[in-house]
Amino acid sequence: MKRLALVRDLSPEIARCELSHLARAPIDVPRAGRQHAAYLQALAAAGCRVEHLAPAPDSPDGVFVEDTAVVLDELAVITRPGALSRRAETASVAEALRRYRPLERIAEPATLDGGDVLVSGRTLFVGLTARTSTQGAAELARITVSAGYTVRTVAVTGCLHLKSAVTEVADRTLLINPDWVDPALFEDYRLLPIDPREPFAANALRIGDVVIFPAEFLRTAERLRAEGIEVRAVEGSELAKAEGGVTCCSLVLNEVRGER
Ligand code: CIR
Repeated sequence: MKRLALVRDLSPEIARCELSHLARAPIDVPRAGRQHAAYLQALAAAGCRVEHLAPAPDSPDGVFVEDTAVVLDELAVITRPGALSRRAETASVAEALRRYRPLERIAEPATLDGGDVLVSGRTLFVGLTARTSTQGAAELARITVSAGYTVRTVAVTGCLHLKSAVTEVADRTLLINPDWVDPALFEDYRLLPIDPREPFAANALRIGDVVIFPAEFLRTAERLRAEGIEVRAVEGSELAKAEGGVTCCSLVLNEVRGER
């Protein structure tokens, strides 16, 4: 299947990023840029056509494009990010996505970050967090119900987004940190717990049969490989200081409709 990955280059202002659960640590911006470039190569190697969004140098967190939209095969939902500093990021994403999908929008006053939405078939798990409100989940349900989707809200504690705590790594298989989200909510799935010494390891980016995964989490990577999952390691230490992981830096969509 052909896939498109929308990405955005790093802002030189990344040091002013939003932080919720980590203390501010100096980010080596050139190194972050090299790691980001290697991530883009991993996306291409996994079969994605990589398209760059308009640069947003004044948006410190603009590289984390995942939060600005939820892209389904039938439509794309432009979010209303929970952090005020991030709201300006959505305009350029909408501009790019309108060529590929009909657009809908999360309406004020609801908030929703794409990092809180785990798409699994026709189920949209939505994390309720400081960024995503119950109204945001209700908005997403309203917008997607006619396309056949069901929203299930999930309580999240101790981390930024739902997908910091749980991501899909194979069909009906979730990588999960059970300290941050209740495994009982995913009773229909095969659950692979992260290694408890690697709490940030639940954020993995599945592209078809390949999982792009942070190089530092060796133990959890071993667990994935033991399950027969193909892991492609990428260095993400610098953007991790900005609370960004591998899902955050792209919006991956199936090329189902062609150019509009
Ligand atoms: C933020 O706090 O919004 C950024 N510093 C990190 C966003 C990471 N995005 C994601 O997990 N989807």
